[in-house]
Amino acid sequence: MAEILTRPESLTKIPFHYCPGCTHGIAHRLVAEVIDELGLMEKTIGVASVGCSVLAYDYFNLDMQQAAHGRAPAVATGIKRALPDRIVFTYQGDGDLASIGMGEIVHAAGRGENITVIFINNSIYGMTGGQMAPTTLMGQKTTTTPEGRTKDNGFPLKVSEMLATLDGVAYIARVALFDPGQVIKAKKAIKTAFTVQEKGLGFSLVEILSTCPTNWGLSPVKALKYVKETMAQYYPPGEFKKPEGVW
Ligand SMILES: Cc1ncc(C[n+]2csc(CCOP(=O)(O)OP(=O)(O)O)c2C)c(N)n1
Ligand code: SF4
Repeated sequence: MAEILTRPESLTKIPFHYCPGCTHGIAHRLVAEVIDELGLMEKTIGVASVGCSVLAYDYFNLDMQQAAHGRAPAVATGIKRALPDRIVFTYQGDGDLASIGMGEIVHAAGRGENITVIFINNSIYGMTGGQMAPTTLMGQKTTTTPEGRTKDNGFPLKVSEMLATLDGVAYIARVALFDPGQVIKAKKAIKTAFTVQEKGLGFSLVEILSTCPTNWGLSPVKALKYVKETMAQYYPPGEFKKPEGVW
């Protein structure tokens, strides 16, 4: 019988530990498919961060490094500068990237480091039980904002829009994974980001609107609906910066 779906070579055979309905798994698969399709498996180095995806080093069949909370862009910078012929990416949650690692991401982008960042925005701290993240939406209930986020907690940060203002940035896109059409668009953006790095054009980042059914207290189906109807309204998908004349 003809095989219609195979596991990307850039993924190991280890089953993901992610909760049912969590889109971290889809994001992993898309990154691996892109690396396979671009023929980059032998030269790619991934940097795992702190959060639910801390075990990404077990799942990607690539050279992987683990970084302390928020430090993945700094670690990736070191790897890329030492080994400029490699393709280097980080895989970071919103707590990791937009809270403790805000300095690292801004300065890596500002320096125009030729690395790719996969930024998973699920609007919450997943691994540690659902505390408010910088990306938590106004009114969203979390364990630290049980009545819903108010302006006393500050406003949600639009990381992609902010970073797109920096001259060092070559490519920034926001995508979502709430239906198959969006998944296809997400893969295209991830492929563009890795291609930008391959061409040596500078810093690239893809923000992926992702689910956390466990800490949102929603079923997997309702969590996808929440991304589409609530998250994607505040965080509109799209390309915010793209190298001119290349695509
Ligand atoms: C320096 C430091 N501060 C805090 C923590 C605790 N911590 C571990 S994971 C995490 C939240 C990660 O959330 P996010 O980056 O959004 O990823 P997710 O789990 O949602 O995928 C926190 C606060 C830590 N490990 N190290
Ligand atoms: S806690 Fe949330 S982000 Fe973490 S694996 Fe479960 S659903 Fe995914």
